[in-house]
Amino acid sequence: MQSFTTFSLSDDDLTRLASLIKTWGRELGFQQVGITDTQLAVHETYLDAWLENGYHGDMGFMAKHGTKRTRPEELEPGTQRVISVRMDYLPAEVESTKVLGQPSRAYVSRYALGRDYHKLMRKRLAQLAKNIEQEVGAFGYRAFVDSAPVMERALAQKAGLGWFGKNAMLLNPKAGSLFFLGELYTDLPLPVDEPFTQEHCGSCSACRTACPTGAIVDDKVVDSRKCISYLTIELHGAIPTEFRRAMGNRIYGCDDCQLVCPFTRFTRITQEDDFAPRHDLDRAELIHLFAWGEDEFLDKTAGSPIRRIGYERWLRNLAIGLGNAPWSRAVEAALWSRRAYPSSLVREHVAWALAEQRLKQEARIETSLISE
Ligand code: B12
Ligand code: SF4
Ligand code: SF4
Repeated sequence: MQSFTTFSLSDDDLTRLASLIKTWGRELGFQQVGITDTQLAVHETYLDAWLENGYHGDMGFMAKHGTKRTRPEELEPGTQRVISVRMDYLPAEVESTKVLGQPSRAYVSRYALGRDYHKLMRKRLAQLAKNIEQEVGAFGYRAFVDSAPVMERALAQKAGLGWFGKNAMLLNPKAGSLFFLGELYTDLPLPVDEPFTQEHCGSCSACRTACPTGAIVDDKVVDSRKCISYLTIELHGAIPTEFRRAMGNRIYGCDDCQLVCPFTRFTRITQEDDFAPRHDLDRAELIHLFAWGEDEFLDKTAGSPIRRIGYERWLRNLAIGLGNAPWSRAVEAALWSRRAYPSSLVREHVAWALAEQRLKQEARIETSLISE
């Protein structure tokens, strides 16, 4: 961050500015805006322990930046405050639990049904910065959404946006957790908000019980190596066989630990048209998506977060979903059509899925023989 600010702002000016920032933030489509300082010492110890346990798996980027992630002023010299924002993403009329219960359909995490949120939120944060600039003149800032070494949830908790659930999500008592986070690092010495200190989980542990792969290894601690979100989005190689059945029809991300959360009933429908499902991704049949060619995949996922995983991993994930689907000739035929696919990663997952289908077919035949 290039520091420009030569402050002649009084405490009253800064208080007024903080209040304007919150108004502008809401006008720009953020549901909440809070301000905090850069002190993350306790979260540095949590992050270090998480990394030492290897819970980041192959996500080298989580370990790469040293203390820059937990010390905002090292990442962006001059940073004094962080403006933390959140944006709801659940589109209207999307059924989630029902689709999870229909094993011939694909379940795509509800945050990824429409256009990518990174660009949209960064643009809005840039506009927020422009508004501030018009008010106080040039100042130092940098906008982040998910992409940089930033402790987004910890900053949001400190800025008063919510608490860490046992599923490690940042939760708000009036809005659940189906929202994105973003930040503006700034050199403006704005007054800070009260952190969110109340924890509302109480004796509930529904998320831990519901996690299909046991990835929530302790309260507020997720072992990514077991998390379906990591396995389907971040992991480049083969998905360990021990998790494949548990993945069910989840082909991109996972929402289970949020869907079971009692606070999810307070979710507010997004105001952003960009997050509306495209190509029926909220309910598509696995077979239909598996039939997409590479060009079709690239075309249909343009501007979507799904594109990031590329076509090979898309087929890998879908193959697992098809392996977990009830036996049918159509599923077998779909898998069969990809059994000689050039990528060995895809071939291996297809072979696994065909073997799963065969087991189910045999079980079916046995049952029908017994009942005859
Ligand atoms: C790496 C990452 C992942 C990894 C690892 C997840 C994880 N829990 O860390 C994987 C790929 C698995 C993942 C999955 C998902 N992610 Co993600 N992810 C991130 C990323 C890039 C970094 C998170 C991080 O710092 N992890 C390190 C660990 C140590 O931090 P943590 O899990 O948040 O744990 C904190 C708590 O444990 C807390 N804590 C508080 N009190 C206490 C007390 C004790 C005793 C302990 C031990 C800890 C503790 O301290 C830790 C550090 O602050 C952030 C974006 C960002 N730059 O921050 C998005 C982010 C966290 N992800 C997000 C989302 C939406 C998801 C998914 C829901 C996507 C999906 N549907 O598939 C899942 C949810 C999985 C889950 N239950 O956490 C959102 C979360 C929004 C929210 N409301 O919380 C973020 C903020 C992105 C964004 N900009 O919106 N993600
Ligand atoms: S996202 Fe899914 S796999 Fe990951 S912790 Fe939550 S429920 Fe478990
Ligand atoms: S499911 Fe229960 S324990 Fe988990 S985050 Fe929600 S309230 Fe907390």
